[in-house]
Amino acid sequence: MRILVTGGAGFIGTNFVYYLLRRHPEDQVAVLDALTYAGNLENLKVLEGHARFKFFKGDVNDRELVHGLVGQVDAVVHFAAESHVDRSIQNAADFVKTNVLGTQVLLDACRASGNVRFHHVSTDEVFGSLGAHGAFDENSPYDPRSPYSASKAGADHLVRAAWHTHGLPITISNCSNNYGPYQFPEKVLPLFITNLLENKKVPLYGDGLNVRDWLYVEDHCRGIDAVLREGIYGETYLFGGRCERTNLELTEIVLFEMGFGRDMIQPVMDRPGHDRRYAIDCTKTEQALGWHPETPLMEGLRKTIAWYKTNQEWWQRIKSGAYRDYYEKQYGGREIKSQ
Ligand code: NAD
Ligand code: TDX
Repeated sequence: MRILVTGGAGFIGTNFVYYLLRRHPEDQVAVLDALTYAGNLENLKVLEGHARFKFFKGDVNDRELVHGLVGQVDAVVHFAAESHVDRSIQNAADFVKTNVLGTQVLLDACRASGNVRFHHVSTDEVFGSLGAHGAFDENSPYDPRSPYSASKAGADHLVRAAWHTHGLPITISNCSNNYGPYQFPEKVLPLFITNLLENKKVPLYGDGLNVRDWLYVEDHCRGIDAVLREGIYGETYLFGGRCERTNLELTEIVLFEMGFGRDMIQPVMDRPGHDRRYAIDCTKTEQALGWHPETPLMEGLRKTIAWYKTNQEWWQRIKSGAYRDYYEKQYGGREIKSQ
């Protein structure tokens, strides 16, 4: 298969490119990535000169470029997005531009090129926030509550509309929180791991009792690949780790694994509109595709911590560059609550 991976220089995209090339020796993979602050060509450096891999720097909103690339592939897997909730609270415009408008440019190109297969990578955050009980499934109503999740919900609707209106062969997957190698150190796990490697405290939002469901990134990549090859057009697939933890529990595990105590937790003011809990019932995906989350949390966390330990230059370059201003703005101004 010839596959165009948008956002392939970001966290999950990078892992997905490596997964495809390893798992499918016949596949040809092209990446389209704008290399925003979150995209990093260094991630794909070892693929330079690889016979089955090509990289194109560009924006998903660049119609001409997108139409040219889509015309040369059998399928598009769409990861490219502004992906960080806190940034969407500071400034939502880029989220609408890339996540909503950019997705429509890709859909238009898929139609114009004779109905190229399109897989849209989305998030469980489109379903909103859960109380103590229950879980999202494919039939959960949309209730996005942050500018990020609203923009992803908008994209999901456009993708589904392309199927219903034009018969474009699409699939959608909504996944819970991913973790693993190459994740940008603004997201909670890589931020906390790298802070501890720098002997810095970890900023825990609010009461620390918000719940997330954690999936090791390679399990997500395997799932997307299964949808790409076996998914039914027009269908939605949910991926989750069946691994709910409060942020405090997760933090305590990381502290313990890295040899630190609770004194390294720095409680900070909560995220505005902070979704309380996400959970996924992925029974349909498991039955339809035979997919299951395979990596136990402790195994995935240990691999992730080991990766950040052995790739210090990778994240130190990021943390000492433009990201520092964002970090200062994000945490420098936050009120620190008493312990
Ligand atoms: P990321 O921020 O690490 O990577 C995003 C990539 O998209 C970057 O390489 C960036 O340069 C690129 N990009 C951004 N705007 C672009 C544009 N206009 N044109 C071309 N490229 C552009 O994000 P991620 O965590 O890897 O997430 C990838 C996808 O998976 C996103 O769509 C996200 O919504 C979804 N998702 C992520 C998670 C998670 O836990 N990280 C969970 C569920 C779904
Ligand atoms: O410094 C922090 N302290 C903290 O307590 C950060 C960055 C986060 N948190 C909390 C907020 C969340 O409850 O940790 C939890 C996870 O936060 P993020 O890593 O920012 O992820 P989240 O907001 O849950 O969204 C992620 O999962 C779904 C991705 O960023 C999205 O792209 C994906 O769709």
